[in-house]
This record gives sequence, C-alpha cells and structure tokens, in this order.
Amino acid sequence: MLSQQQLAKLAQQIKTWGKALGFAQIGICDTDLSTEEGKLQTWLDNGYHGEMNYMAAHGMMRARPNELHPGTTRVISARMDYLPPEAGFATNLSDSNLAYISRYAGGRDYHKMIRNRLKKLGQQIEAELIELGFASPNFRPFVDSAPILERPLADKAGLGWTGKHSLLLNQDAGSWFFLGELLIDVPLPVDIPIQEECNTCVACIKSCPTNAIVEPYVVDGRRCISYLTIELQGAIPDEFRALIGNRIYGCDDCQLVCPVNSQAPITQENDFHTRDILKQPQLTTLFAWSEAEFLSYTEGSAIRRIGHKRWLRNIAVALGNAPHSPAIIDALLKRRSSEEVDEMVVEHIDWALTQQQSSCAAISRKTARVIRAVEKGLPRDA
Ligand code: B12
Ligand code: SF4
Ligand code: SF4
Repeated sequence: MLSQQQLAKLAQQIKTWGKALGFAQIGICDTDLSTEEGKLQTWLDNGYHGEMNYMAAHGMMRARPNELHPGTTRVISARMDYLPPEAGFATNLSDSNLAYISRYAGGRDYHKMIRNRLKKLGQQIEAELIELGFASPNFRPFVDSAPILERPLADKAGLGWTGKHSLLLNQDAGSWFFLGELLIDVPLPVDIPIQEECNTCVACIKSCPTNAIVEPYVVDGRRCISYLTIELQGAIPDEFRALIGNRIYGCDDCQLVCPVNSQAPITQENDFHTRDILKQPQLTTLFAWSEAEFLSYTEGSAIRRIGHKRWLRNIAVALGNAPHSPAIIDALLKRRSSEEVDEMVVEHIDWALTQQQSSCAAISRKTARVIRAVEKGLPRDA
C-alpha cells in the first residue's frame, strides 16, 4: 500500500509527465458523478440526444466510471489545446462563398493521438509503481467515444468550470481544448473544482445560430449545428438550413463570443494545425471533390467519418445560403447529375437551387454579431 506521501508525490509526477506528453493540464478526481445522473437522465428523457443512440445505450454507465472499468477509484483527467494558428474566424464567417469548418477538425483526428498519449502516461505510472516495489496498476485511457461523462469529470478534477454553453472552460485557457482521461485503481489525492465564473454573461446563449442552448448549461443536441452537420445521418430539417450559413462541419460560435476565450493559447501540436487545403476553402471547390478526392484529402482527419454523401449534403446547404451566382447554380446542377449523389443529396441540392433563385442570401444578424465580437474580442483573430 502506498503511503499518503508517496501518493502525493506520484500525483505531482503525473502532472509533470502529462505536461511533457503535451497535455496543457492534468487533474485528478474520484469516480462519484451521482449529482450528474439526474441531469443526464432529464437530457435523455427530453430527447436532446436525437439520433445519437450511443448516448442512451449504456444506461447510467456514463456517470459511473467504476462500472465502465471495474476497480477504478480515480480518474486522471487531461486537456489538450487545439486552437490552430491563423484560424481567421471573422474572414471565414463573413464570406458566404467560403466553407467554415470547426477549428477542432482542420488537422489530424485527435482521438487516437490523445488516447496513445494517455496510454503512455499510464505506462509511466506503472513503471514508477514497479520501481517502488508495488503491483502494476489497472488503467485504461478514454477519449470522447467511450460512454463516460468527460466534461463533468474534468470539472470535478479542477480543469475548469462548466460554461453556460455546457463546455468546460478555464480562466487561462478558454475552452479550445479536448478532454481525455485515464481511469485507474490507484487512490491518488484529488484536486479541487474551480468556481464557476460566467457570472451574468449570456453571450453564448444569445449568439447560438439555432438557439440550441435551451437553458444555461443545457444543449438540445438536435438543434446544434455540430449535430446537424456531423452526427445526423439523414436530411437536415428545413428549419435549420438557412441558419447554418456556411458552417459545413461543426460550429464554433458559442466559443467565439465567449469573453474567456479572448486570450486562449494556440495549440502546441502541429497535428492540430489546419491542413492547407482546408484553410478558407471555397465552397464550390470542396463541392467538386469526387469521393476519391474527399477520402484522400481528409485521410487521418475526423471529417472523413461523415463520408462523401453527408459532406455534399452539408455543402449544398451552404451553397444555398451563399449569394446568388451563376457559377454556384452551375456547380449544383453539375453535381445533381453526377453519379455520386443519392436521393438525400439531390433533395438538398434542389433546396439550394431554390434558395439561389430567390437570391435572398444574407449573413444573419446573429452571425454578424459573432463576427463583430471576434473582430473586437480576439485581437489576433487567432
Ligand atoms: C454528445 C456530444 C456532443 C453533442 C451534444 C452536446 C452536449 N452538450 O451534450 C453535439 C454533437 C451537439 C456536440 C457538439 C460539440 N462538442 Co461535443 N461531445 C459530446 C460527448 C460525446 C458527450 C457529451 C455528453 O455527455 N452530453 C450529455 C449531456 C447531458 O451532458 P452535458 O451537456 O455536459 O450536460 C450536463 C449539463 O447539462 C449539466 N447541467 C444541467 N443543468 C446544470 C446546471 C448547472 C448549474 C451546471 C453547472 C450544469 C448543469 O448536467 C448535465 C450532465 O452532466 C462529449 C465527449 C464525452 N464522452 O463526454 C463531447 C464533448 C463534450 N464535445 C466537445 C466539443 C469540442 C464539441 C463542439 C465544440 C464541437 C464543434 N466545434 O462543433 C460542439 C459544442 C456544442 C456545445 N455547446 O456543447 C468536447 C468539449 C471540450 C470542452 N472544452 O469542454 C468533448 C468533451 C469531446 C472531447 N473529448 O474533447 N457534442
Ligand atoms: S456549437 Fe454552434 S449551434 Fe452548437 S450550441 Fe454552440 S453556437 Fe449553438
Ligand atoms: S459566453 Fe459567457 S456565459 Fe457563455 S460560457 Fe462564456 S462566459 Fe460563460
């Protein structure tokens, strides 16, 4: 059995090793998320998960890390910054002929990379314990896809507070970071949660293009552009198409207007830098990619997972929202008669053609406000 002193030293070492592995911060918490169970159940009962059946599939295991990985007594929670340099948010959102891709997705897929680093952290802990003459710990890394409530765990581990947009944010780092965790059976000392500091601000709630933040801290997934463009398999409901603007993969608006993000750090990971081909890309260029080109240009990126059809579906909506242009109409018609479309894509193309013909495209008032907030609040527009 490790003494309290040895555990405290090990916790300190874990934080140092975590930094050396590229994590911006590491925190430690116990496995008790009983306060979250009711809130998660209400969220599911309201149907806010939409088609994300995986959110309901594992019962309350999501809130019980020790059921997910038996024997777990502590969660080592880690965050890694992903904000790429030269993100150019305002330029991108203000030109409706350009495609906007969430800034977390322009580089390499984070899942595998973060999981591997967490595994290395586990191996370092293992080596240290063996060196001290103890048995190997039982550990398992998780990132995103596993049934676990990552944000509440990171909140408990003191990595930040839960903002009204439901993401974790931190006074020094803002919210542009991924979360991952190592579940382990070593009774390390736990960290202290941070006090919430949103105070009276409601900027994220007011700026969400689709009113997806239905009350402070609660996102109706079905309304979120991230869900509509990434998770949803079928047709995008009509009521959201115009509101999506030029966002073809995810959305960053609730983070863009957040004052805590004004000085957020740029990522240290070259892997998260936006690929050249995805920097301020023209909608028509991306729409012309064949399936083979799509697969090749998005290799190793999270974008690849939506597949070519949904890629075309999303871009068709954005083209419908772009200013009237014969070149766009040509691109839509050409794509419509290609062999790479199905009924769903054709229906979105037809919607886009109708929008183009009515030439009513204009940047929404909300998006204009987000752009102004970025221009004023992010001095370097990242
Ligand atoms: C499902 C999911 C989504 C869904 C649903 C979003 C959601 N808010 O639930 C969709 C597809 C919409 C989505 C979008 C995005 N996601 Co997402 N998503 C997840 C995932 C897989 C599960 C989240 C979850 O458990 N939701 C269930 C609900 C019930 O949880 P919750 O929103 O935290 O709800 C809690 C609050 O409502 C709270 N609550 C209720 N009332 C009150 C009152 C008070 C006072 C308080 C404090 C709390 C509170 O209690 C609930 C239960 O704990 C996690 C990874 C993971 N495994 O955890 C990533 C994750 C949350 N997503 C992430 C990211 C980056 C995004 C996007 C920014 C991506 C993008 N740019 O497009 C957007 C942001 C949208 C937003 N504002 O949330 C990151 C967040 C990192 C961070 N800094 O917090 C995560 C952690 C992935 C990761 N590993 O890094 N996501
Ligand atoms: S990501 Fe966009 S659509 Fe989703 S909650 Fe934030 S602002 Fe709203
Ligand atoms: S925009 Fe305001 S309310 Fe929303 S998370 Fe940031 S500080 Fe909190």
